[in-house]
Amino acid sequence: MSEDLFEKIIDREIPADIVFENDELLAFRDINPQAPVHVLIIPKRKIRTLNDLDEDDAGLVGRMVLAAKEIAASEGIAEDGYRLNLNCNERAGQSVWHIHLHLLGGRKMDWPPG
Ligand code: DGP
Repeated sequence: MSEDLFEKIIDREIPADIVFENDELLAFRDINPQAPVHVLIIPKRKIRTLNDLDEDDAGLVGRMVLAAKEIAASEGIAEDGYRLNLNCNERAGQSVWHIHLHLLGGRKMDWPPG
């Protein structure tokens, strides 16, 4: 039995609208989109929070960003612009304990964020 919600998506125990997958990563549309394009890019290996990353994960995190770049292009938002967001722990809004990179685009983004 999968431990967290995103592991259940990786294991196909719950459905998701998957837009990208390889051996290391999975990307799927957020169930509660905050923009016309809102995709979550996750590692298949469980890492609870950004605080659990170490030097050996540098390549993984880089490939998450590169996957987001490719998805932004395929979603047609690369030229207009998009935002990548990583939330760490409750105060920053993290609610699922498996790191995930938010890709948001398709509308104007406010800065600074609320
Ligand atoms: P965060 O708040 O940064 O931990 O983001 C978690 C995101 O996960 C949030 O935007 C909503 C999304 N989410 C939660 N449950 C599900 C689900 O079952 N399916 C999908 N596709 N997204 C989910």
